[in-house]
Amino acid sequence: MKLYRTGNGSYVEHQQNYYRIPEPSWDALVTHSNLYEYLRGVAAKGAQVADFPSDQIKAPIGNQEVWAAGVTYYRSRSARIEESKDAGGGDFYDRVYSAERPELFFKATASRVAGPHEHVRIRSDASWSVPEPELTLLVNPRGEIIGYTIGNDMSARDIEGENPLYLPQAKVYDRSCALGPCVLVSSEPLPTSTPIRVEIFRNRQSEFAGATTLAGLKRTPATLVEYLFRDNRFPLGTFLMTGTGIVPPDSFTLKSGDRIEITIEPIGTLTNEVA
Ligand code: DO4
Ligand code: MG
Repeated sequence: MKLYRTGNGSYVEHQQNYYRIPEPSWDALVTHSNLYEYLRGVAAKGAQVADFPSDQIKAPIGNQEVWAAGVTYYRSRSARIEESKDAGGGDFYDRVYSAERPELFFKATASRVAGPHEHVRIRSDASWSVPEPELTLLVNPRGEIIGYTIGNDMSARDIEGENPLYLPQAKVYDRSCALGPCVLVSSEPLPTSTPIRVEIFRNRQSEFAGATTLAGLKRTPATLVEYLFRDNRFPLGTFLMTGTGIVPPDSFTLKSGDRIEITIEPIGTLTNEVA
């Protein structure tokens, strides 16, 4: 089942039919004692709607925080070692890739998040910016993974590479994160064969395309959530981006006007243009 937040309330899509959800608050949905069963009930009892407002889809976030995991794919480890070698930071990335404790960092508040077809931003003081396409978990206050969405962890590689201590500046700024288009609410984990694809268009021409699968993820989503919830409470639930396995070549940097399309088939496609 797919859960959408729109300018006209929340909707669930079940077997290609759309149903309006009576619960008005997104935070109440995320904190529901059994969201999957609740949505099944809405679909079973509710009347399907013919006028799903597909042009008003918003980022599927209320007052949740967005956190992120890093260096969870070998490709990410190699790219960070390369970008930080002049600063002597390379060793850190190798060590965190192999360590038991994952890298977890704070990524965004809801006000910094772009929804589908909204602009994401590159920093004005960065010269090397990339999107990071990431499977993103929606986790309820009890630490249960209740759904999956698509995330873009926009990153300034030159700032991150200059000094690992600049990570918060490379990662957290206005519209540095995109989420959407919906939350796939599922009681089952996604298969490891699930592909993640990205394509970046410049002047309508494909500038970069890449793909990976969840099989490359070094740590399980459950392990990442377990570490995030250690000595941390999330009364409204939280999003957790699981890290990128796709890094464009070092010669590539995003430019204003680029269109980024990230697809994870069972969820959909998240499209954003760079402001
Ligand atoms: O350590 C830097 C950030 C890593 C990251 O965002 C990723 O691997 O996706
Ligand atoms: Mg990332």
